[in-house]
Amino acid sequence: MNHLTKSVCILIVVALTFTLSQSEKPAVCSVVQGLPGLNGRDGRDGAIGPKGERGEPGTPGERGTSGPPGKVGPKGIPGEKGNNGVVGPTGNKGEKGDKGVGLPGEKGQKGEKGSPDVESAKKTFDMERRIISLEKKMSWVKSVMLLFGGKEVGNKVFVTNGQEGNFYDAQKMCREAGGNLATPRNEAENSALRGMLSARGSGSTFLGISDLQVEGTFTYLTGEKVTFTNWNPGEPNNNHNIEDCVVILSNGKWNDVPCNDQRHIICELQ
Ligand code: GN1
Ligand code: CA
Ligand code: CA
Repeated sequence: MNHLTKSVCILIVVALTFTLSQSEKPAVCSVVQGLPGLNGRDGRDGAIGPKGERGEPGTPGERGTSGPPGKVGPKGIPGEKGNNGVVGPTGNKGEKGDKGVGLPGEKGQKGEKGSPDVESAKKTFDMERRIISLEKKMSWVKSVMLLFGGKEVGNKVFVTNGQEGNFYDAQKMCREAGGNLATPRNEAENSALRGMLSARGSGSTFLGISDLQVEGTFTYLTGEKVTFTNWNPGEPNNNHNIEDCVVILSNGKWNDVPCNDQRHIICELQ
């Protein structure tokens, strides 16, 4: 008996047993179970079936984890030197230091007289200090003069206090101020004086020039002959034979006039 037959018979027996157990009258099974037969021979292989259709390609598998890093490569060639960086900002000012606590020492003994070299060096040093101080003061004085209408030309400054006077008054006033009567020695100085006069509207001022010594020969107050002149046409004419002093007019031209006339006073400082 093969497997299938055997299984069917067992099923039948089980089914009958169940049926009988359900009825009131006990029944007697007429089927007698025999001994199982020997296994039959295996059946022959079936014919080769038709080739199946090609299946859909499977989904790709997940990416594997990265492998370990490779060996370090050889060192590269050094790159070119970079440009200098931008200069950083100035640092903050440091804090003020603590005040010293030392006491003045006792006065030392008078030193020996220095050698002539040391003495003269000291004098030179002293003089230089005084010169620097004077230069500072001069610069300050000049600023004030320019502020009050003075005019600077080269190393000369023309100034006025707005007063009037004759030639002698004017000369005295300028000398007392440490200067002289205005004496233009060139075109630039002449035009600076003209500018000062025209700023006042009109008028004229005495120059440090006259022919008081020798009629017809005009000299500076030092006695030297004039080297620069700017006479008005027809001048000097020694009008009425009483004109020995010189004025500059507001047009910049010169005229000889009586020394006792009243004119603006302009001095020069240098
Ligand atoms: C003036 O005022 P009158 O004409 O006499 C001037 C002279 C001049 C002259 C020129 C005091 O004289 O110096 O040479 O004009 N007098 C005065 O015309 O300025
Ligand atoms: Ca004259
Ligand atoms: Ca004249």
